[in-house]
Amino acid sequence: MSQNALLVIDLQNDFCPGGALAVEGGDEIVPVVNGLIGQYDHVVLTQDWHPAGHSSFASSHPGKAPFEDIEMPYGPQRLWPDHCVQGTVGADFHPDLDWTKAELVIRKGFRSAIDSYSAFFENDHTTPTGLTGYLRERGITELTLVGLATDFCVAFSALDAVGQGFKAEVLLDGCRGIDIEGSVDDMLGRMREAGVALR
Ligand code: VGL
Ligand code: ZN
Repeated sequence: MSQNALLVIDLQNDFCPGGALAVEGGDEIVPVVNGLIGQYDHVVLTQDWHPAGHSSFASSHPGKAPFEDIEMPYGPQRLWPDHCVQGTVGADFHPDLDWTKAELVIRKGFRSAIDSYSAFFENDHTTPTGLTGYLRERGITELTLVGLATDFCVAFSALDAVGQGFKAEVLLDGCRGIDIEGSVDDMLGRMREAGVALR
């Protein structure tokens, strides 16, 4: 029997208003996500989880500012303000997120030298997080994605989900984007093209 899972991406304080990398309206999705949690067989959360001094932080690159791009051994990397540092309040889930039903928390971005947007692979697109194996072993084939941010961690997770052979849909009511230079529209287009259902 096919099983479905709700995949809640990075619904953490630093991505909500007042946080270090706040996404406009990020907190507005909390009630939406809470309402969805009860409707799925399984719930999996991701948690952006960086060590201090992470290579995706502009502060780790003298002369660089947040939102600039640099070249990393694995390709281009956008630089961010320091965010979701392991063990800080900013890295905690939003306090109103009803996460008790979650069976798994996938932490990502914990290797200093590499960033990780996707719940499935780090930004080299080859280092796995283990999520594919977990879902396959559990017989989970259909994924619904919500969370932050639409144009980064949600989008790359959804693209990898279909790439890994899962059926994937993104519920846009349950997402908010960072939107740098049209990045939300770009990533919506890429997801649609890849076979992600956008609802
Ligand atoms: C994210 C930028 C940096 C995200 C995480 O959750 O979309 N974006 N780290
Ligand atoms: Zn991050």
